[in-house]
Order: sequence, then structure tokens, then C-alpha cells
Amino acid sequence: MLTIAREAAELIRRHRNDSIEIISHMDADGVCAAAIASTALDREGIKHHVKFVRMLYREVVEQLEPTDLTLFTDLGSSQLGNVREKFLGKDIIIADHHEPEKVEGWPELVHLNAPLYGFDGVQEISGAGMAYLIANELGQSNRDLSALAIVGAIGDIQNAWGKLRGYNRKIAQDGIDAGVLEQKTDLMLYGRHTRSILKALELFTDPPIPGVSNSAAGCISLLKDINIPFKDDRGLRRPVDLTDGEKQRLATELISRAYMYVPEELVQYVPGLIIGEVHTLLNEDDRSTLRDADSFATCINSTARQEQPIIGLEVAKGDRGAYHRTMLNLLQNHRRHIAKGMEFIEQNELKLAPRGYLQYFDATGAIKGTLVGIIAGLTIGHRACDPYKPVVGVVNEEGIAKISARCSKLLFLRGLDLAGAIREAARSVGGEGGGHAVACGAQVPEDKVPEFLKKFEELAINQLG
Ligand SMILES: [Mn+2]
Repeated sequence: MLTIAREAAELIRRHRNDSIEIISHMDADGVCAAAIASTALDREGIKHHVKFVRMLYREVVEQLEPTDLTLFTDLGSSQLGNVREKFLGKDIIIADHHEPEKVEGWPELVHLNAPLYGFDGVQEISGAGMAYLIANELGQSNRDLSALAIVGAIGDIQNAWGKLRGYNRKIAQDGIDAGVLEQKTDLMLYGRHTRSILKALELFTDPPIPGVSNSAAGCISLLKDINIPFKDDRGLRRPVDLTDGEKQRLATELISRAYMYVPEELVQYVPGLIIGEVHTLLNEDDRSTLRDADSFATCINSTARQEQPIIGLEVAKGDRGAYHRTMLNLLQNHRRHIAKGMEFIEQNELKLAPRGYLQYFDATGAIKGTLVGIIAGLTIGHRACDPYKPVVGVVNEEGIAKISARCSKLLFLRGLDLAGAIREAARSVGGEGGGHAVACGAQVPEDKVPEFLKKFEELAINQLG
């Protein structure tokens, strides 16, 4: 694979005075991938453009104008047929980790694809990681970009096992060696640097902790019980402010409480969701939303979800001025939209698919198609929901049903792969689907939704045996 990365780097150098375009996926991983490639090109003094697309559907590819060299990052492989029609005979590089479509390449195509070289693109390397391999071949000084590759991997939930695996570990080690990344075992509370310990606990819902998740009062009394002050003379303490001893006491307490309600067959996976590896970007301010890799990924994701990936790109490339401020505003907007979406969940009961395993909601008109996945994810932690069953959200827009599915990481650790199931179910009713094992989506014709749900549920049940 590294030989191909070197080939890609050489092709870029050969085109150094030509027009170059980077086309990347409009999600956190894709934005990080583009930021890595773009920074590496900047450092070589190579001019280029960056563009983002959601998917390389045929009509999207038709709109693209091939330049002297096009670099696709975090997409391209799984829609190689569409790309081929437009780019056959053109110099292009594809740096992707998605399963490749079985379509013949062409001599001018440099196809750097993880599964093609025996690497696991679901678990072990992301699109940003693939872009990093090329950057690394362009110059050893690009090793600092490994931190962004880890943000991309986490954006694609490649740390769902509580730690990075495979090639991602190698990339993280580059970041540690370059002094830009710290990796350590810690409580996996979201917002380690930016939230109070109280808020972080209250919002922790996977797995749900009885008396803690969604309970502000419960969090106060829990901390009191185990003798952890939630504030000090500098104000509210954050997860990172806790001493090692305090963290240990808290972890023990959270794990033992979670055990009480988790179904027996899932118990063994609980500690791995509470304690795991966390990644810190050492060049970011201690209180910045960009300090923690997971939180960094959320920031970038919020720009992509609101169709402003260029803002995320500039922030990922290092802007801490105007773009960064815009990003913080987008993040706030994003949270407002989410809060509004959750009101819908509060007011409407979840429905059940025919066999009572899938829980779903239809939020047509109430939630935008681009947010339905995030709302489905938050619904898992919500009291009206069975957290040990997947949640599906449906929004109809112009005759097309936008569907998202989420499940607890516990189910995934037990062997549920929603992405595989949703892909097959969508295909069976003439739609398309895919994504990650715990977070995926599909588009199907609106009138096929009941049929789709039935099929999806069947496939999910079969996976768990
Ligand atoms: Mn990706």
C-alpha cells in the first residue's frame, strides 16, 4: 500500500505546476482527509482547489470537471464505475478506505484503497488515514498531520472498541512521536475539556447508567457518595480536572451501576465503553473544543452537516481566527437544531417494526434529513427508548425516504453490523444504503418504507442469532 502512496505522491509532484483539484467526502473524516492533503500540497507550494460532495452519484460525477490531476479522498472507490465514465484516461488519485466497486481501473488511475491491499477499512484506517499515507510520502515533515488522521478515524467511529486498531495505531504513534498527540486510558466522558463533570455524566448514555444518565440531581449525589467535589475555587471541575484516584472511584461506580440494568449477554462489554483510550491534540488550548479528538471530530462534523465543510476545512488546516469563530457558531446552531429535533422525540412515541425489535420514528416535516441520524443516536439514550434495540429514523423528502439507523455500541460489540443490514435491506427495495456498524443510513422510495423496515429488522435479528 505504501508503494501506491509513493506513486500518488510522485504523480502529485509531476503535476506541481498544473491545475489540481481535491474532491472529498462531506463528513468529518472527509474534511480531515482534505485538510491533510491540502496542507501537504500547500507545504510543497502546489496550488489546488478543494471541493466536497456527499456521494459520487452518477449525476454528481457528471457535474465534475476533470482538471490536470484530481485527488479523491474518502470517496471514489465504491463508486468507481461512475468515476470511470467521466475520468477514464485522466490522471486521478483515489485515497479511500471504503469497499471498492469491482470495476476495472485505467492506467492513469492511482487507486490507494485500504481493502484492496488487505487492510480493514472499517476498523483500521479511515479516509483521513489514507490521505495521511500520501502526505507522509510527500514529506517527513507532514508527520504532524497524523493528529488529523486520528480525528478523521474517530469521526468515522473507528474507536468503537474503546481503542484504535491496526494501522490507526501506527498513525497515532506518529502523532505521539511528533509531539502533537497524546494517547492514554481514561474515562470516556464526552467533553473532557469543555464540559463540567456533572454535565458530562448526565449526558453519558451508552450504556445508560441508572440514576446518572439524564439525571442532573443523580449526578450530584453520585459524586457526593464517592467523595468527588464537582467544583473547586476555580469553578466547576471538568473530567480532565479529576485526579487519577477520583477517576478510578468514578469508573468503578459507573461500571457497577451500569451492570444493574444491562442484559446479561452484554455485561462483559460494559467496562470497554466506560474506560478506554482518549486522544488529546497537544497543540490546542486546554479549554478548546478542539483539544479532544472526539470533540474535534464533532466540530468538523457540524460544519459538514450544515453544508459548510469549507469552514471545517480551514479550521482543520489551522485557522483559529474568523473560520474558527464561524465554526463555533455553526456548532451552536447545530446543537439548537438537535434540541429542536429532540422535542419531537419527547412528544411522539417510538413505533415498533413488525417483530418488535426495531424501534423507529417518522419525523417527516419536523426534522431535516441531514439530522435524522444524530437524533436517532440521541434517542438511544432517551428514557422512552429501549437502549438495547436499534433505533431507526425516517424523514420523507420529495418522494425519497431518508433513513438513519443507530444502535448502542454494546450491540455492535456483540456482533450487530447495522451497515451491512441496511445496505441489503435498502437494495432489496430499490434503494441504497451503507455507513458504519453503529451508525448508518439509506435512501429508499417513500412508499417502500414499511417493506424496508420489515427486511431490515429481519436481517438485524438474524445477525445476533
Ligand atoms: Mn471515511
